[in-house]
Amino acid sequence: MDKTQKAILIDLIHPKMLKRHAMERMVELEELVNTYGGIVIVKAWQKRFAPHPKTYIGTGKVTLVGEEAKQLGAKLLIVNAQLKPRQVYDLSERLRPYGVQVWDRVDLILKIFAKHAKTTEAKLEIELASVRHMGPRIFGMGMELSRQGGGIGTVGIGETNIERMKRHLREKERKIKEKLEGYQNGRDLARRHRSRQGFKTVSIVGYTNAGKTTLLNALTGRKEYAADELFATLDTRVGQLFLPGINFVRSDTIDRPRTALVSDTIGFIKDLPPELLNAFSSTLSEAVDADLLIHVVDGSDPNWLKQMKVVDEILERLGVASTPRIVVFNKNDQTSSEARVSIDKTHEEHPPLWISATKHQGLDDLIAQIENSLSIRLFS
Ligand SMILES: Nc1nc2c(ncn2[C@@H]2O[C@H](COP(=O)(O)OP(=O)(O)OP(=O)(O)O)[C@@H](O)[C@H]2O)c(=O)[nH]1
Ligand SMILES: [Mg+2]
Repeated sequence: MDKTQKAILIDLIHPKMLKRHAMERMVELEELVNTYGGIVIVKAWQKRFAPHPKTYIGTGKVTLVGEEAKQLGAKLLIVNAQLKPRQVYDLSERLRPYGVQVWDRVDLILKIFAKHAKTTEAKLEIELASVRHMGPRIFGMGMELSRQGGGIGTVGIGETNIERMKRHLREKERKIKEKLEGYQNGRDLARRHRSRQGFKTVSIVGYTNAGKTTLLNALTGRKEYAADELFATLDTRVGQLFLPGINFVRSDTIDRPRTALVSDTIGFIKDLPPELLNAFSSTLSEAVDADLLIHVVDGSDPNWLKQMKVVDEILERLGVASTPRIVVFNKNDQTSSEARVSIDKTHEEHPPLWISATKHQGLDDLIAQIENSLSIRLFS
């Protein structure tokens, strides 16, 4: 049986957006779709268009999409935006006659997460994000049902069902949160234990696919799964890094190895919806409580600056904007010298650190900077 599904992608872009940026948006959406797997893109549309309040892509366009989908045998429309619940409802209703389902960007990201999650904790976090994502949609649907039913006296029925669904979702959310709190408490305990032992913690953060897991593996000798796909990592992994040149352990723990604990976590991406970030708070707490952050940037990606800004923004949302941070440009080995020069130029005061996590280049300098940063913090 053919397990692939045919899909049409659609992306509305600002009329003034540069063509190059528009193309990059589409490439990223395609990467997300490919990461999910099992989907063949039969058409990728990009339109310079202001979003329609009701259907997002404009009512005329919906019919066009429906007919095109029928012709191409597509059963799925993926919209590159976070749609309002009302828009999802309207768009889905209008495309139903064509047998076409609608996913927005959050649906797609959640589905990738669900497919990649391995630990119970990550699975619970995704479930929580899904419940939070679905809630307003069901509520929007209820508004619609009660409005439709208004004239013929069925308001009560629609509302009762919606109320029941909302209660069910609230209850589900409460239960998931309760379970997650258990994990959170376990993490807090482990962290307090480590800090009593004098361990310092370093957390690797960065845009998805920047090379965070590869760097964790290179620094700590771990063998975590790293792959050329978005969101390969959804859990926090911790490894040990020996720091030969540092003496930050307290006097009563002087015989302990000079070791920092390095953790790697879920990658960031632009337009990451807040409910997703909140749901991942348990996993992200390692980063939140770290003594030092290593922000890994893919220097070979022409979008490095935008990706850096996204990461900075998310770190701010997590409340760790003031944690000491080392920025490293990774994938040195596949960055053109022109690109490197232009990145260096934007950092004239502090020339950036270049590494290759796969080829183990520049790691000694990085380790020296880590030592530096951790000892300065200790003795200042
Ligand atoms: N050429 C080159 N490729 C690299 C380097 N570091 C990582 N990669 C590749 O980049 C891809 C992504 O690496 P990961 O370590 O999985 O990236 P990540 O940041 O952990 O990604 P997610 O967990 O998916 O967010 C993999 O195919 C790696 O082999 C590097 O220094 N040079
Ligand atoms: Mg990873």
